[in-house]
Amino acid sequence: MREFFPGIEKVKYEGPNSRNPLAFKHYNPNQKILGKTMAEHLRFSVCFWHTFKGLGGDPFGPGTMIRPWNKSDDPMEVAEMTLRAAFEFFTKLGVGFWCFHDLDIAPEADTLAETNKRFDEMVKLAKKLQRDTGVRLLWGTSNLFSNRRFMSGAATNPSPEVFAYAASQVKRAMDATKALGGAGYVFWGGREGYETLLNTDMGRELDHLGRFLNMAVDYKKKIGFKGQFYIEPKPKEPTKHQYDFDAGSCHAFLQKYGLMDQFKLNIEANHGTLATHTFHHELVYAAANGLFGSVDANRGDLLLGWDTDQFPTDLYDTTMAMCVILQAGGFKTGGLNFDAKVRRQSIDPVDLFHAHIGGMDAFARGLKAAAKIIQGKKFEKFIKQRYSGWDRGLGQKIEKGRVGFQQLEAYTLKNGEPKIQSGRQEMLENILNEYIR
Ligand code: XLS
Ligand code: CA
Ligand code: CA
Repeated sequence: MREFFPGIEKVKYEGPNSRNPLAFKHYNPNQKILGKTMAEHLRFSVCFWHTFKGLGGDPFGPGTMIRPWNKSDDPMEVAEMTLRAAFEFFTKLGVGFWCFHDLDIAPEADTLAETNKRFDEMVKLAKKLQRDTGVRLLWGTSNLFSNRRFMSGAATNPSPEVFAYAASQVKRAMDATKALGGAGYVFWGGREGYETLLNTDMGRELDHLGRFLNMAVDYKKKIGFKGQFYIEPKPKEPTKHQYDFDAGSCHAFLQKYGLMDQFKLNIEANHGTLATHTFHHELVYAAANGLFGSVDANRGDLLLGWDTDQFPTDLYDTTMAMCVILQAGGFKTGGLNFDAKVRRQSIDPVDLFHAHIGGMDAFARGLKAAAKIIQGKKFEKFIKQRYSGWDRGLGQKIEKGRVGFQQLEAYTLKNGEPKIQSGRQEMLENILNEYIR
């Protein structure tokens, strides 16, 4: 069998004192934390698109990376080599999951029928490679944004024919996800948004997106696909304004179109910051509203206003994320998918290993710190105390709906100026720093 990463052995855990750049210093898959192994908590996944199809192209120049799995003029041979290279990578890295778009694994042909034939062939190979390696599919999805037919959106396109094409593509991708035993299916609204309202009927487009997702739910039931559906919020890019702006707007959308019990959210760190939130904010919002599902683990750059999809290295981010994830009961169907790409100058295949090892170690450190934070209960106690007025007397009456404005006016006139307490932000930040080492 041809090797695509010769000279790279299976990545091992060597502990914090190791100086080997191709070893884990913190991610020890079998180490137990709060009753589960690190592998069970973190459910790492590698994304197919950036890691195997991305070549470092940007608007100023083409790709910089020359990959051995691209060396053929036959697109199906390239597809097969790429899939084999990917499974070699997953195995050497030691991740349990992968994610893909339909068109990542099989090149689009001139007709839908021919595209489907190519796709079925590659799904068959993926199934074999999954069986051989034990690597599982975290989620599947469909690319409804690259082809020119989708320039004005897929489900929100002004043309019903494009809507139909998108539906046909999603149907196939759902069939494939089911065949591969996928734990979930992601809807990211690639170009579901607008460039200008001068040519856009926003209300109608939103209704069409609601209809599209309801059709997907119907089809899911029809084929008996048991995986979890997710919406992945993103505020902008590629369109100026994307409808699935952030967790809050997805929440409102799901409620309006009767989809709350069918969907959870796939929260991506860099999309949170593009929406001028933090990754932490988006996770807390999702968890507070029963929508926490899965995570696209990456980071943006504070100095750049676009989706840089860098590998996560910030320990504050990973620690706060793991606190929310643990408090939400951990991943059920979801996991930490590295929707991240190496920088344009990181041209060697080994850079893919460095990038993922760094991201996995960053989340392992986040997990260890989060477990200590939760066990220490310092923040939990502080927050409980801060809101304790709601557990008795006046607060309890308000929460239970036993008083209205008139009673509250009478209470205030009688009791005068409320007592206020310090938020102790600096003290709490100092405590947090003690956990992040
Ligand atoms: C793009 C999105 C995309 C989705 C899957 O910004 O992150 O990669 O995760 O379609
Ligand atoms: Ca993503
Ligand atoms: Ca992104």
